[in-house]
Amino acid sequence: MKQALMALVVSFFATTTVFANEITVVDAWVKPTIPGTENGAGYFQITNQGTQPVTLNGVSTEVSRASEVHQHVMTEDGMMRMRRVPELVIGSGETVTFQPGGYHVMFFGVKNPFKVGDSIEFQLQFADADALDVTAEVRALH
Ligand SMILES: [Cu+2]
Repeated sequence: MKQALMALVVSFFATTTVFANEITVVDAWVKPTIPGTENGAGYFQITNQGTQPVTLNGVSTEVSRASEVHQHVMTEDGMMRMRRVPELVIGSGETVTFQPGGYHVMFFGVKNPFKVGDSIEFQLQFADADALDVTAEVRALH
């Protein structure tokens, strides 16, 4: 009996997919939008505490017309350019920091300007885990 129960427990864990609570986001913040522009950028630290890699493959939000994961890359002519990152794999135990000059969430067509102190909500989507709601605070640049 005890063995049957044990087998049940083992098979339960073996078939369980990654839970959203194994992915944590801390220190989420957004830059205030520059007057006259309609694009914004968001940053955070994301950690995968699960045992399997997860793939971040999208962002959705109500605060802008569109949103994407971006990365800054150095081009051959030495210019910093932004590039869309369709899939970002975060390994088991790995933390990825989204920060100015690196990975960021790009907001295109911000509906209402991001003002210091506002809360901006968006959702991170994964190929292999539940979506994760994030609330980011608009912070002044230092
Ligand atoms: Cu960008």
